[in-house]
Amino acid sequence: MNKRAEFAGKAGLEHSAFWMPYTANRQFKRSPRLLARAEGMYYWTADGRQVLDAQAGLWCVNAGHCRPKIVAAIQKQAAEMDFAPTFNMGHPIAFEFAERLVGIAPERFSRVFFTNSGSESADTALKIALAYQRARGEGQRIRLIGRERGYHGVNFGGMAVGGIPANRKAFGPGVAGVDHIRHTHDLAKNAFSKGQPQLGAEFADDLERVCTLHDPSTIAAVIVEPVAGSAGVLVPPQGYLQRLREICTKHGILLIFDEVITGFGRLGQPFAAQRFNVLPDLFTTAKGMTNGAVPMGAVFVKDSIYDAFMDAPEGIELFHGYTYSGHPLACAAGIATLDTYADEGLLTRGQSLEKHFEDCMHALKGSRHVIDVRNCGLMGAVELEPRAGKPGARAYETFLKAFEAGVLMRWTGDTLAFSPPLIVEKAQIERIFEVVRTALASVG
Ligand code: PXG
Repeated sequence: MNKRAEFAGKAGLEHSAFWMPYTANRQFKRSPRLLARAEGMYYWTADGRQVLDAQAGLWCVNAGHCRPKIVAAIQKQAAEMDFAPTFNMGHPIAFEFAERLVGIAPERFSRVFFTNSGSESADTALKIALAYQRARGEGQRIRLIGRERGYHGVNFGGMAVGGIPANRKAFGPGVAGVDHIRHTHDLAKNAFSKGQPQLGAEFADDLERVCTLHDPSTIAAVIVEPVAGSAGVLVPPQGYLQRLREICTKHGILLIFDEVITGFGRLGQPFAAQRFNVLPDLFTTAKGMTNGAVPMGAVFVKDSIYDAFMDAPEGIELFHGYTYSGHPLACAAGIATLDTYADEGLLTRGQSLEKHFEDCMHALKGSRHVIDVRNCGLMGAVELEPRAGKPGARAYETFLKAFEAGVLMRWTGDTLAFSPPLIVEKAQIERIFEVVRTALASVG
């Protein structure tokens, strides 16, 4: 065990200076779970236990941990040029990475704007949408529409269009001019659907309601996750995304897909837009873009949107950007990530595993507490009946039992979520759900 792991393992963390994100700090610090090392499909805890990673870090380590090409690229770049600005200056690696990215994007998505996270990608996409509408003479389009149960990160724009109540309630009124369409979750009709549920395309018509209420000429953009991740893997009903696209096109509203989770192979195609054969106007990414190794995100835009900005008189076309947009270290990690994805066919590998993943997950139907199983690509969720008066407790205890048995997964509310690295083997998929089955049997 290395020194740092030893320290962290021994020291009491109850008074630690680290204010942990999205964590019950007091509870965690009383009995911490510390990860110290990672390789491939596995983590090792600070006390040396091997843990199978069924959540790809946080939905980001799509090629598995500490892949040699990515490690080497980061080391080399750190020694060669640590940082260089991208405001009025450039460095070749950022241009190279942008080219590589558009090479795997759907046709006509020919430009990318670099950010450092999914949250920044969401806010960047919303700002581009507003500025684009203005640039084309539609400056009255100031409204942004999200969806209930949506998650677009934690910054003000993404929070405003997001639809998970706990993420919003403490933080004031947010951004003006935001509204939401209804979510697509319908347990009564669609529980235990395999892949896309059959019923519910008409949930998209809720956008017409919002258009009638505000008048469509005031709406700049609609943002949705093609498959909602954080809210517990909500797969779009068949025909839903197509209908959303049609309504947006009809009213001149931009459609933004938030592909922070669905991007980079999670659904068996590079992007969900390709999997579902529905093209948005912009889409946001992060996470798998650098395999989680260096923080980075990007907004992909259609050429017509970029072109609208370039039609303006010479000068800065978009007053937006981050110090670290196109950071050399992140670009190096990203290029090596795309190389690794290409070498091993990972962006489409999910296709060959999806059925097995689905079968193993759905075999949990009938297990204690299980009220729904949902899946799409290599992303899935198992929803549990909440314990009376204690929402979330059952999923949390299941998570703890599984972790003790050597499997790491996410839980949110009473839903368990799974998104293994795309290098996962069939036997590892079987192990994940066997551990879950055993854990469920022992949870009251
Ligand atoms: N959009 C989507 C769709 C996301 O899933 C973000 C934006 C924000 O990304 P950043 O990089 O700013 O965190 C996300 C992030 C979980 C979980 O298990 C999900 C996310 C992050 C952490 C945990 O539900 N998604």
